[in-house]
Amino acid sequence: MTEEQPTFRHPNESSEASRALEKEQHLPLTGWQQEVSQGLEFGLEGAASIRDRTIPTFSRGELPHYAGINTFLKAPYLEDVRQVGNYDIAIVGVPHDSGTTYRPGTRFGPQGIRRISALYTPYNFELGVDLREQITLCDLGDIFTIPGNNEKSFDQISKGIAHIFSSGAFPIVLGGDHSIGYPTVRGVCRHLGDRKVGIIHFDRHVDTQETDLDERMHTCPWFHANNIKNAPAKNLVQLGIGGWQVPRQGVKVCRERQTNILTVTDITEIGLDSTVDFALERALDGTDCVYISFDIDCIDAGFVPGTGWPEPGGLLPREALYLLGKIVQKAPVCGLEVVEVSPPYDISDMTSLMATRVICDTMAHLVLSGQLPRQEKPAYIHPKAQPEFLSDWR
Ligand SMILES: [Mn+2]
Repeated sequence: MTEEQPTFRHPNESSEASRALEKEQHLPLTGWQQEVSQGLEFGLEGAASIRDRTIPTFSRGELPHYAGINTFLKAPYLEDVRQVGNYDIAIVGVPHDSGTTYRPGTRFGPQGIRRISALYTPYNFELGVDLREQITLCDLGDIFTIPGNNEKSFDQISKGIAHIFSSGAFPIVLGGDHSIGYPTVRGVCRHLGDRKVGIIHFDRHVDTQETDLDERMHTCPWFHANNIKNAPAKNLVQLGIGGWQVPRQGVKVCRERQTNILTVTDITEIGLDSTVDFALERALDGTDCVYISFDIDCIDAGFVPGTGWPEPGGLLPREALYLLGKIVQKAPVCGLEVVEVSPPYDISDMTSLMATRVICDTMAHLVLSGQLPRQEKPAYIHPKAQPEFLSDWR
């Protein structure tokens, strides 16, 4: 009697893993092939002893991951920002930490995030997305912020974000401390006309007080953003708030303005899907789009040591990523910022890596939901919106 050979069977034929294996074969390889042929042209064919003839002499493109010039995901560096409208997504750094009230260092956030982003491929297994094949991405470098002067920096940031937003490219901002949330939203609002934006804010902290230490610091962005008529406080959704670092001045403002707060316990009790429903219902009540402000410290301090005000008891990374993914899938998202990454306090780049993950997941869900690539500018961008070099900003 011969024993039957065991054959591999997936435990569940309809599992995410088996769907992921299926999806991969339908993704094109065109972008990768173009990258290889350009690499061979610009970087010269590899030495004769190299058997893999896709390898150039000078590293060009994705490989090896530790080599090359660090833009975000090795996207092309767009030196001429007037061309930003030619891309689906524009990455921009805001290396500003003059708004911090405890540990600084987020001025190094954009470079920290870019450096570890080189670890990532443009492909995600379970989502079945290959960013290189499906969208165009550029890295604009950084906005010129003025150290020691929040207000001048805010003007620079608003002008830069307004420029990107008006072009139709989707803005992704690498912070920077959270004080930049006010000027980024102000930049978006400049081109909304009479349309409105809801803010979905992931954080342990409310960030709603008028001033802190006598200035508009990183504890203050939403007080000022919500004073803009396009960004009402009733559409501010605050997920993950809690702990021993929430200032009472800010809580008073949340109560008076009736912002929409869920604590980590609330989220655990109602569940992630109900949290998504809550966030969308409140952020989209009477608005036309959603801006996502992701403070990395919304995640438990154990996972993100490299931040200004670490607070234990936050969201688990997979909870935060689940919420973010579902929100991006279901809402018209007009921009994303990831703030409070402070590489000098980081360990093994893990906080920067979390930020990279937030950004890459957002890009993937924008693709999966059909929001990117755009066929035309979304209706919430005012039809007369002009890039900044064609208009005068004050
Ligand atoms: Mn925070």
